[in-house]
Amino acid sequence: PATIHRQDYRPPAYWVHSVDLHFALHPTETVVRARLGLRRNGGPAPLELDGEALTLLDASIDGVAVEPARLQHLPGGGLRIDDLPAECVLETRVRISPEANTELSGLYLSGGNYFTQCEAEGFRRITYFPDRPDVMSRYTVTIEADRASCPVLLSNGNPAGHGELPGGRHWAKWEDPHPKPSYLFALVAGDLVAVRDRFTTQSGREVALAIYVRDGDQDACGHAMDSLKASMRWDEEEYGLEYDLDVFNIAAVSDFNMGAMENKGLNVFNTKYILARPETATDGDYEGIETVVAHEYFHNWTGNRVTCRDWFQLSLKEGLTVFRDQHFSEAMGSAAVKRLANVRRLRAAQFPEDAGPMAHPVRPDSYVEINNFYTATVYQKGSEVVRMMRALIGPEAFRRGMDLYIQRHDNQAVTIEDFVAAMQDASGTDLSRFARWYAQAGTPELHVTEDFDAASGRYTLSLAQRTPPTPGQPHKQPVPIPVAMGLLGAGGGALPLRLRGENAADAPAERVLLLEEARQDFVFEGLPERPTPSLLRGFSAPVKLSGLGQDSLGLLAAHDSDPFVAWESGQQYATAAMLRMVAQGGEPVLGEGLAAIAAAALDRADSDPAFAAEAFALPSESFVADQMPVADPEAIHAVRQSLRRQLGIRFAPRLAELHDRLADPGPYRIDGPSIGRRALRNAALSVLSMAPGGDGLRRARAQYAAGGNMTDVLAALRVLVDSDDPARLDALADFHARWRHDPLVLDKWFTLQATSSRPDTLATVQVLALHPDFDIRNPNRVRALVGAFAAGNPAQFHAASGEGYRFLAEMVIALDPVNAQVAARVVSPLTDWKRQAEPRAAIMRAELERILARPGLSKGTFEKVSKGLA
Ligand code: BAL
Ligand code: ZN
Repeated sequence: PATIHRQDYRPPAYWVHSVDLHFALHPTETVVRARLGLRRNGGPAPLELDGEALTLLDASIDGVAVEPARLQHLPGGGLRIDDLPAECVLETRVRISPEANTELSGLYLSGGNYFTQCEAEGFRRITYFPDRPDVMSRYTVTIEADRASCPVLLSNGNPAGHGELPGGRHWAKWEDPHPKPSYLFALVAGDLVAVRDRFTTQSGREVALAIYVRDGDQDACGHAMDSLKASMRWDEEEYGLEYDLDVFNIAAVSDFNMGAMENKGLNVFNTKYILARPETATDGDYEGIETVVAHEYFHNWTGNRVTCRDWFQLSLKEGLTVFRDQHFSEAMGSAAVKRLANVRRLRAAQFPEDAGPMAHPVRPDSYVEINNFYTATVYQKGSEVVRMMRALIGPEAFRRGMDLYIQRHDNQAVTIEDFVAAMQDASGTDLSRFARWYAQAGTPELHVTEDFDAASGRYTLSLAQRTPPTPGQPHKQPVPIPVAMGLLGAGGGALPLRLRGENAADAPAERVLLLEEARQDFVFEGLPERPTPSLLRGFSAPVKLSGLGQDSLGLLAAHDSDPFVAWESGQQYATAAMLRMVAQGGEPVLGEGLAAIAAAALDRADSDPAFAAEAFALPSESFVADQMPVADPEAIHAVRQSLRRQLGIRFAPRLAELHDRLADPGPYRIDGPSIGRRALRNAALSVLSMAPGGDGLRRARAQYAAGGNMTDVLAALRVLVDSDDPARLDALADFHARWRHDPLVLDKWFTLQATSSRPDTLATVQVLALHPDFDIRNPNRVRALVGAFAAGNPAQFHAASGEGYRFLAEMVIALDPVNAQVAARVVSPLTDWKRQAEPRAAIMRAELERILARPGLSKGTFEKVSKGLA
């Protein structure tokens, strides 16, 4: 397959100023008529239209039928037409089969209802079109379908009429006044019911809101609707950005490749990010809904009104919109704890990606399959880059930059350079070096060394940066790294920060150092004692910090005023201790330092339970593995389990007391304090249950039996499923019987078993793949079993037998012809062989080779596997 390069961008030969679509819906024989208003962009050139899995019925130009010989069919399914006038209307009619579309890209059926997914390149599976984001058009859409099976007919924009047709059919028309790229087109049709609400914008526009779900799910939409209204208000207050149509529709679908999609005026959502009831959704699910609803809504301006010139610019909309949704979520709840969770996720997904075979810059230079670049790097690191930019120029200048960006580029398809230019012009800050963050792959490593001269009170903080080589980028330049910091005295109090040459009176307690060179010294004066540096407060830059000793980390964990540094220092302390135990072998010992960090975390149980839960948790097995040049998954697992057991023994009375005391006092609530309480209570239960002879398992059985909200039920079942307790099989059977009708809850049943720490998990997973409720065509189910096992259970996936690798390869081989996007996503853990010892690495390579040898492999899986083998 061909590699596409950013440098090869050329403007389109034709614009499509208007698109008039007519759909006659049918499960296997939908007919799509497209009338495209074409205008040549420059000199004479052939018109090239993308197309995939389309059957062309006929075509005309300005009403005159085109001879079939004039239509040149291109490899891959596109069409080429020569000698078109500078301006004309091209009409095509094609036939497509939604029922046969298991890729879930283009128009497909889910549960008998019609849905579309067009980003990135699904529109070409609906009609012939220049399917690229810089072609922006005004759309009119008419949908015609059987009234009984499809009472609801939706598309983008505002409703523009509906009526009856003979033979029990009916039609509806939609007009979208805003020009948009084809990837934002959407159609939803079927037997759905609406949950309705209203929103009045700051300038007085009345917007009708609706969430379309299957009958019976109406009671599960409240949190999504509340989140939508809160996001609409927040975008007005924070950015002055107002909604711009008369309706805002969301439709929820259970078969969906992504989390959700921001189609103009008609968002399509994975049900996972809409439906929530206390008895079916966890606190994490509720938080996910708030975030994703906000994210898609915020795209209305950052993505839809101002869109991407080409797919290399994906982070222009995704990094910026993730930044906006994170900022929103921080404002809605406990900012510090949200930040910790987001950093944890970034490090779990993006840092390994940046260190692996698929490492790419936030703005990639090339791709084979664009779907492979909807990555943690483009999204999460992209968001961190925007966050740093805001920190550098300040919030007021950032807001002016956003205003300028939108004023300059409304209704345009632009580049990351355009965004940076707006920020630079609005702030007067030179951001040319900063732009390296978009161009360079790899996670910068920040190393600190210190020197203190007690006689003069002078303290020199030396910061050095290095970004390791990544595929295609052997040499790296320094990037500007904002280091928010403070200095602590031995008692944990803040020391004054007076840089050499500054006035003593102005010394602040916190400041931001900017490291721009490979190495810089920052000299502080007037210090009464040797300080301990608190660095990267709030995770001010997405880098890896090293150089602080265990004593410093222990002090920071216990005393730093910045929650991120306090948490991070405890995690780093624990990571270093665990790495030492893995290297040494033998029985791991819970040292006093580690115990003190755990005790300090529990001391915050009352003041900030959510933070306490985060700080009490040991670093994940994957995080520890990521710090090793060659990982040892079994040893890491053994060390972590042993430490958890020892924590359970040592803190048993305290954990039991917390488990008793933090029970929900009344009905389920989803506010921050309640979520924090449940998180700590369930963390306590989990560790307590590790202690042999304790009553943790009894508590878990009781908590499961008590029922109530899904957060507590699932936490209890998690404990049982990890244990040898005979009750676990009954509990799993009970859970299945109770929830088999609810796909989202059943996903949890699969994931719990796939991520169990029990040694027989691989065998269980192999059996579950044959379970009647496992469906390879449903992406949520595949992610719940296969994805969760391969990415979320390192000790079992990397079983020495190689059976875990074989299982994943078999699943990828079966999945690729069904849904290539999902196949290319779940294959990733197999490409991590360079950090495994032999013979594991050899088995992983052999499995990758086996996948690569499959005839007809999709280009997405081909790209991941071939880059993974390189
Ligand atoms: N644009 C794809 C889904 C999302 O990032 O919102
Ligand atoms: Zn997005």
